Amino acid sequence: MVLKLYYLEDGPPSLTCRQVLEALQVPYEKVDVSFYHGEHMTDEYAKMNPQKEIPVLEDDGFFLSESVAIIQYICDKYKPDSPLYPTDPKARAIVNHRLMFNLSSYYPDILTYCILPIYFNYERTAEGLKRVHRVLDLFDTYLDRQGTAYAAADHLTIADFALINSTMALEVIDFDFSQYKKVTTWYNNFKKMHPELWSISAEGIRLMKMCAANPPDLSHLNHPLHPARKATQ
Ligand SMILES: N[C@@H](CCC(=O)N[C@@H](CS)C(=O)NCC(=O)O)C(=O)O
Repeated sequence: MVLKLYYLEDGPPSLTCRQVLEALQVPYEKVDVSFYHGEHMTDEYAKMNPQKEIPVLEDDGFFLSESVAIIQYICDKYKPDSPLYPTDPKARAIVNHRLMFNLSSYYPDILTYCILPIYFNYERTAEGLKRVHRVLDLFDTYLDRQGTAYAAADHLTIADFALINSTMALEVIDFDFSQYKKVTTWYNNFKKMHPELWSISAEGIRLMKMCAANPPDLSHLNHPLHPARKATQ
């Protein structure tokens, strides 16, 4: 049975999973989950993922959520020798570190400042801005110390995808991060060197920019966590 990826068309964790599947040329079927229609909030969806989050991978009756677990599983099971997820313990540890850094700090701080206020009733605050600068500075430091063109090695790894799809959220709101020279060079290098893979993120940017220009009214979702903002038009 072919792998199935339940994905959100402009969700950074979903874009990361798609890029890994494409980069490894692992065949899969895409199942579009509509956030707008709350398709991920149903009891049926919760059977696949009790966290009610997108993405979810289905592999012949095995369901896995959390994008980091998904991309690690895809590499381990389908392309265990791929340099995208090195097997040497130190090389792998650096990839894992960057993935964890993204999951615990970089993505949440960028998400809170850039993306959530597009969809829900949140303000962009000075404290949120401080946090974004902090994680950008940290990522810049890691790139500087690593001294490589990619986030965790001198070649592409799965960590790049996760970090690219966080960084692209800055582009959605035209956030100028050019002062972070290493991050800027790394980001532009990814676009230049991997245009096919980048096009997956670029489509996510396009969709999010459309929402930013015309913020959606998601009050019908009665979201358990996020306060809804009524559309202004
Ligand atoms: N840590 C999870 C995060 C997944 C996540 O939060 N996805 C968002 C869409 S980008 C979602 O499904 N949110 C559900 C909601 O806010 O209702 C991962 O990396 O897969």
